[in-house]
Amino acid sequence: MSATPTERKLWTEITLFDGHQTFDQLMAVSVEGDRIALVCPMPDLSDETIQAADQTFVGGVMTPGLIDCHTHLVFSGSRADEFEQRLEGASYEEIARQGGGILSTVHATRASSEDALFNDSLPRIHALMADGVTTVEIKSGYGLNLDDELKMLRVARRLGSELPIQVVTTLLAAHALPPEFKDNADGYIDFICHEILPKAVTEQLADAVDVFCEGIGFSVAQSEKLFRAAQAYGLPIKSHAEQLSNLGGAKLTAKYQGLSADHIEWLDEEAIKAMAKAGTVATLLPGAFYTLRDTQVPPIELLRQYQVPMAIATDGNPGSSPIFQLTLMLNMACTLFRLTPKEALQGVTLNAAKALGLGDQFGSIAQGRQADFCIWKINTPSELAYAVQPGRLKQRVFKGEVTHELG
Ligand code: DI6
Ligand code: FE
Repeated sequence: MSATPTERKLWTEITLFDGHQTFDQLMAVSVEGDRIALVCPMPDLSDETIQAADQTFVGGVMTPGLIDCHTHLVFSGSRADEFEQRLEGASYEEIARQGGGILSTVHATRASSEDALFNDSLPRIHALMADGVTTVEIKSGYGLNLDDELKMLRVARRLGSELPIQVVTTLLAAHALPPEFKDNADGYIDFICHEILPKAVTEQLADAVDVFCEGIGFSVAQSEKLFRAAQAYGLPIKSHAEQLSNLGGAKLTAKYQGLSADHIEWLDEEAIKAMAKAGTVATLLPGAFYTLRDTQVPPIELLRQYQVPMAIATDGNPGSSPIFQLTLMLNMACTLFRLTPKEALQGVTLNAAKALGLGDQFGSIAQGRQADFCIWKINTPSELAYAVQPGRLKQRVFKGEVTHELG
């Protein structure tokens, strides 16, 4: 059997944002198979490397493949009716308390077969891929019982195995209280800890565990119980925290060395200190802030001061952020939260990888890393955050393969 020789591809004269910074000179990046073999300034590029390349591409802005580190893209149904109710003045919380909101998506998702759920989710993950996303986190949380939570996670895994994208899964059974456990949140948390979580672990369906720690979600004590159970199984934890109120979910997340605390509009300084110490990433979700017409801006200046890494994600979901375009989040993070374009870009690359516990493997362009990156038809990386303009992705490269080519 003859082994196929490893394919060599070369990108030259590129403006490179490598996940940390933008280089001030034109760069070259070579790829062998699925790995980055070389990153160097153009003048250092050897004739040998040029001649060894099977394919050469010239010009453009290169960024790491984008990472959407917080999505709920596996679901069925639509919540366009609630959108209209909110336009007429109903609040997100009111709708949730009346049995709509998350629970309405739970009904639709439970009613879907695994194949139907997969097909319903395809256009959303395709939209993210066409926007340069090469790694996406997908949460469960619209099943809220054993079978349907596992069904959601299997669909997420299947998306990752059938499409050229890396999928990281998160068990979010603690998303809302299912009707079967009405007025019994403690009982439901026990059910998650003793039934859903162990099964998800056995079937290797969850890479992390998340909780909606909120007045309309679960308390700090309930979240803590879940975190302890997750850690007993060796799974990292994260949270939806401090979105609508300051319950203390982020501080708790830091106490358990959580990967990230997400939303965090109401985060306080004490929690920020705890996050800095624990290495917990602050994941900002400007799409939910925008959709819910929130006015409480996350404490960006304090996060900077304590050097808490900031990630940015779509939170793509049918209720509070029906948005499946990560580059739009770059613009919103700058416009709504006053991040710099560089911070925003770090937020969807290096810091998003950290929020998934993958900071040492993904989110940056360096020798030896998996060759996941994008070439954009723009002049400077900051233009990605500046203009809201689809159609600029010239190439999307996943594991060294060009999976998307403009024109
Ligand atoms: N993530 C969530 O889990 C809820 N808010 C958020 O930012 C929204 C989910 C939903 O309304 O379906
Ligand atoms: Fe969310």
